Amino acid sequence: MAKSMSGKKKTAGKTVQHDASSCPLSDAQSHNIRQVMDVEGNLVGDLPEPDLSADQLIGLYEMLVLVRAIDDRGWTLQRSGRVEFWIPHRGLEAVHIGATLAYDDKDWIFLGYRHPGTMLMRGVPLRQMFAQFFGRAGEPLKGRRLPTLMGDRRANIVPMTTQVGSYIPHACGAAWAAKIKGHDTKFLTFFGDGSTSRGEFHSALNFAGVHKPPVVFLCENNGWAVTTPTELQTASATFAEKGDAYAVRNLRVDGNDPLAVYAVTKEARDLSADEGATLIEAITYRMGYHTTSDNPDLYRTPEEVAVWEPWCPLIRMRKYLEKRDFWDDAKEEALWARCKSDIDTAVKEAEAMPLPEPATMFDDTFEELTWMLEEQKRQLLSELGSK
Ligand SMILES: Cc1ncc(C[n+]2csc(CCOP(=O)(O)OP(=O)(O)O)c2C)c(N)n1
Repeated sequence: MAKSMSGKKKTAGKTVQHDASSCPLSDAQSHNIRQVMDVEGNLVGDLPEPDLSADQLIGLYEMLVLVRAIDDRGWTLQRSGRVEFWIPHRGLEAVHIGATLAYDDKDWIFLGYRHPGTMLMRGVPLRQMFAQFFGRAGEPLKGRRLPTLMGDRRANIVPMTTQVGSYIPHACGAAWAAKIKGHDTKFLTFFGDGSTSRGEFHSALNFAGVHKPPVVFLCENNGWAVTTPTELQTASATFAEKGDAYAVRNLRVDGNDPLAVYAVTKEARDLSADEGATLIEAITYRMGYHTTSDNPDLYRTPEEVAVWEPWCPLIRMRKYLEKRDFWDDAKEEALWARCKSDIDTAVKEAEAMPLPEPATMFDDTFEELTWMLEEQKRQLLSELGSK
């Protein structure tokens, strides 16, 4: 771990993202960051206001709040020993919720680990999500994966492989296959700034530049990859411009502006059928810990985090709705109460579900177990039986 807390670095005339003294979103235009609204929820006139109904706008805000409430609960459940691990998504809600809204349910999404809203927006019940957090047998991944590493093929959502970035070529390849088969299906994949240092990111972008599969690569630049700040992740001025090397359309968007994320992702999705891939760099900030195994006090200051507080996507979206007379304090209070109560019910039901039988860990990889695995399974069963 190495980093300068205060160092301001200029590359090609632009301030590099990680800058403890100011939020790049406050100077979005000079950083080529696309926005619909400013910090106060006023239209800035860069991107047009998306054509969403009042119900859709309110639904989008309700999802932001529900996902924040899930993060609050997940954290508490882990700290009280009921969930084994938690990967927070506080402050990052607008990226995946705005982008998911831009895609049709028939499209495929290759998920990262900070994106619960995508599951909910595809109709996955809260109870099923909490069953995944609790590692219960009845959820689609059979309780085998770390909490928040979710997926559900019935909802066209592919769970991530735990090796960051390794699934970017999978999304690219699936999109290419759909194109070859003449399917009208589009693809989206989320990954972080740290994942762009993996070879898979570059292989996928190179392939996409040549073959033009209908895929959007959404890089969530949240300022950090565990302890590595963006200025140690890349010497490029932006992550988006890496697309230029591969002739992949690319742009930067305010990742804390859900309407802007929706607008640029929708355009990229619609263009992808004829023009192929887009690399979107969504500028945001990880407000929480990397995971519950992390301690960010060791590598970043509270002042750095505080700079981002007013840019919270929930605060901005609420201000925007209030300006349009779609929202007020009473609705806000009722929404939080509803979210907490729905989560209470989901937690209660999911926690009561059975855990997987230990021997099921041997299922689903090999049609016939190798002799070594057979031996391990026998040993496990005999040790369990002898207790
Ligand atoms: C190939 C690989 N190397 C290292 C790790 C350990 N690791 C887990 S998350 C993470 C940081 C990833 O950063 P980024 O892609 O920016 O996503 P973020 O966690 O910030 O959302 C690392 C290094 C891993 N899971 N996979």
